[in-house]
This record gives sequence, structure tokens and C-alpha cells, in this order.
Amino acid sequence: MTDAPLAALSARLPKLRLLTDAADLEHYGRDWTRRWTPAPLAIALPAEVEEVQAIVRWANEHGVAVVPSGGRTGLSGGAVAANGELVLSLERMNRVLAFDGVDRTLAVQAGMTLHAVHEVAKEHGLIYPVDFAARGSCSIGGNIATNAGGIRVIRYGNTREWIAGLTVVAGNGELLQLNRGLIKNSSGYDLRQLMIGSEGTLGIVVEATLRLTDAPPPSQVMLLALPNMDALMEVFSLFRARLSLQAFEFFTDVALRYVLAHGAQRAIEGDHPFYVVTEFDADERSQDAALAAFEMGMDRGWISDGVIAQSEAQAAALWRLREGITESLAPHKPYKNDISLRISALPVFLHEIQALLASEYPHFDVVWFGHIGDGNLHINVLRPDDLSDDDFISQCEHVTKLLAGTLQRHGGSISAEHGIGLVKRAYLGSTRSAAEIALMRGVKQVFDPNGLLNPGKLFV
Ligand code: 2HG
Ligand code: ZN
Repeated sequence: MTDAPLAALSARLPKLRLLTDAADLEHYGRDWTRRWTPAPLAIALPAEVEEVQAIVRWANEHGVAVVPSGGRTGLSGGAVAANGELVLSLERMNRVLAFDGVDRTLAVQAGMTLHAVHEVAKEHGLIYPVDFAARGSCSIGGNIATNAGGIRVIRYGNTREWIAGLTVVAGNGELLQLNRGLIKNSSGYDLRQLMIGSEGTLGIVVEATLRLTDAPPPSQVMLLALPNMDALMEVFSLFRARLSLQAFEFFTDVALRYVLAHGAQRAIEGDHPFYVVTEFDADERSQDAALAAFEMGMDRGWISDGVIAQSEAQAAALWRLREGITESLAPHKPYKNDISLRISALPVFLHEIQALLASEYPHFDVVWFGHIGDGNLHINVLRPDDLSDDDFISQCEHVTKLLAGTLQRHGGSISAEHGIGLVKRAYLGSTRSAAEIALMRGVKQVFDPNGLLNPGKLFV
């Protein structure tokens, strides 16, 4: 090892696993955005909290930036290392620390995957309710860093709701125990909540105490075909008023085309511009209520067709139509927007944005889908074969600027659940005021005085 700071790190922590092979730098230096060329200094894979602290202290002594790294399934470049940073992967810190049946909490190390958390909760007869398609690869630390949302927010809220305590290594290497699992703790600033969604810019989450809850009652999954965009919010109001919803997701015919080409199975025949996958509690009363809501939707012209899953396998097949979209689009290197609005602002906003996208992207495939029941829309724009990556991205950036202006007028957010990272930092000002951003910078300065934790992310 020739690099002097790295040699100093190895000398200080002889047991620390450090990777410097080109293939490892490439693998750990990128996330799912695939936009930046990875160029980290090295990859550190600590196995203990003390090692993380020592790495952060070393980083301060040598002025080396640190990129905290989980499953790197992020879509905003939050875990990208393209400037000689040390990637600090929490991958080996993936153990369960403690389950407490009285508190109904599960303490885990930050590198556990979301899927593994689900499995452990299930073994204890409970659930950790945050869920989304990347569950098999994303880490709980990364979920916390972005305040991840997903497909059950409508029932359970975002990651923020489920974090009872955090152990965090701050920018100076100090260890912070934040909230210690308390339900009530009215003792000043809630630093735990400040860490959630801070994208690794304030501290490195090394352990988390997660709240668990009862499994929901048995549910039913329904796929609906809708004749137009206005029907989307009408059907949402109709179903929300009559059923206890666990999920309400939408996608368009363009999304369907890609997901079918990727192996999902068609469940409704014919051409329909919009689709909804919804899941709701299924007791005897709600069976009738679901049927009544469906019939009312048909009568009013808001629903054109629908199927209800008759088995778990069918429910999974319907969900695949929605959850398989990101993967089916990935080979086309989509440009992604992840925006949110108040639900009440959606009907007007959707029309404005439809007109904007149709005029700005007349020849591109634009795929809409997302958590419409939370006011969260994913827009994926696909690069045509004859356009270079750079030209494609600069056209999309131009449209994002317009989109950000429209969002600002409607009081929306440029990032609903994926985070700001590198991808959206230029647009932070459309969602947060100058005064807010100045305060955020001030907070960063307090936790990370030398600016070494995930620099360049969140702020330009
Ligand atoms: C989802 O809802 C994820 O499936 C990914 O947030 C969204 O790929 C996307 O744009
Ligand atoms: Zn999503």
C-alpha cells in the first residue's frame, strides 16, 4: 500500500479489511444511478463500531472524505464515491443485536438488509412495516439515511416513524446514543430525527433500534384499469373512504409495456392508460365494500376493468406488475424524478405536469408510476438509442428545472423518498427556502466541522 494516509490507517487498524482492487473500487464506488465514474481511494469494511470511530478520526487527521455505504440501491447518487473518498461500507456489520418483546423493538447493526429485518421480525411474530422492491439488497442504515418510504407508507408512514433509537458516529468520531428506544422523550432537540434523512452528511448510523408492530389482518390485492388520469384520484378517494388501505399504487400503460416485456404476466386484457394496484384489509365486511366501491367506480366511468387476486400467487403476480417496473427500466438507463405533492394538490398538478412532459419530451418514452396514495410520483424518462448519455441528461436537466418550478408553485418536493444526493442538489432550493438551507449548512458544520462526511451530497 503506497498511499500514505491508507498506510497510516492500516497501521492503526491492522485488522481492518481494506480493499483497493480496481474491481472493488468500481463496485463499491457507485449506486444504482450509474451516472458517475467511481473513483474512491479505497473501501473500508469495518466489523466493529470502534473501527468506524477510528476511521472517522483518521479521516479528520488526514483530510480524507468518507462516503458511508449500505446496499447502494439509492437512486440519487447519495452513495457515489467519485472523488478519492474512502468508502466506509457497513456490509459486514449486519447482525441482530437484541429483540425486546416488551418494548417490541429490534436492535440491529446498520448493514442488515431490509429483507433480513423483515424475516427476524416475523420470527418474533411481529412485522417491521417499511417495505419496497429493493428490500433484498438495501440496508437499514441506507433506509435511515434517506428516510425511505415505499409501498406501505399509506398505512404505516416512512422510516422515520419506526426508529426508536440510533447509535451514530459523528463527524469527529464521537459515539452518540440517540433516544435509546424511548417512546416519550421531551428533553430538547431530537437529534435522532435529524439524522434520519441526512444522507450520511451528519454522522454514520452504525446501529438502529427499530419499532415492530402486529402483522396486519389478511389482505386482498386488486388490479384496476382506469380510462384516464382524472379517474386516478377519484378512485383513490372512493377506495380510501370505504376500505382500510394497505397500499394504493399506480402505473401507466407505458410502464406496463416494459414490465410485461421483462417477464411479468398480463392480468387485464385491452388497452388502458392507467392502472392501480391496491391492497386492503380483507374481512367479510370489506369484501362487500370492495365490490361496492368497484361497482360504483365502474358506474361513474372511473374504472374500466379490474381483477382481484384469488391466491397468494396471484397477489404476487399483480404486485410484480408494479414492483418490477424499476428493474424492467434499468437497462434503458432512465433519468428519474421522484416528486411529491399534497394529495389535494395532485389533480391540478397532474394536468400541468402531463402537458409539460408532453411538450418537452415529445419523442421520449416517459414512464409514470408510484405511490399516488401518498402524493408521490416517479417519472422515469428513457434515453432513445440515438442520443448520447450527456445530451440525454442535459435535456432532462432542463425539464427538471421546469418541473422544479411547477413543484415550487404547488408547494411540492423535488425528492419524495429517494433523497437529494448528487442528482437533485441543484434543485434543493425549489423545495427548501434559502433560510432553511442556511440552517441545514449550519447543522452540518456542527456535526461535521471538517466537512468530511459525504461531501458534495445534498448541497452543491
Ligand atoms: C419504487 O417505488 C422505487 O419502485 C423506485 O421508489 C422508483 O425507479 C424508480 O423511479
Ligand atoms: Zn418509490
